[in-house]
Amino acid sequence: MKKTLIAVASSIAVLSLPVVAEDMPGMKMDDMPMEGMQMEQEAQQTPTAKASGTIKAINMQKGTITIAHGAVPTLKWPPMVMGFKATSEQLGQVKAGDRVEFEFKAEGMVATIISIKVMK
Ligand SMILES: [Cu+2]
Repeated sequence: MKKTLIAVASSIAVLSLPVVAEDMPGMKMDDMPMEGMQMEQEAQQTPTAKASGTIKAINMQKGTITIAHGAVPTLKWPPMVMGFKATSEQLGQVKAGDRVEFEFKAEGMVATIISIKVMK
């Protein structure tokens, strides 16, 4: 009985640790859970779109990715180079120079990656 409780408690601790914590020891993590909740709510209200492009730069510290993307007819966007917000998990899947397909949501000037994958 005691062993089970310890096992459950330790797996909860592991799950609730933000993925970025190990990469950025100095970073403040207090607002991370809130941010995650907000993003889920906004995802239902803000327009999402799909695009493809080439990774220009990745900034793990800021949680951003710079992509030279093609036209996005859904949002009437021309081709351009711009930054997107992304999770450390998403950033870990790509590298500069990769051709990618991605889905994102746009809130004013801020675009956030929903999903991203490298094109073969
Ligand atoms: Cu753009």
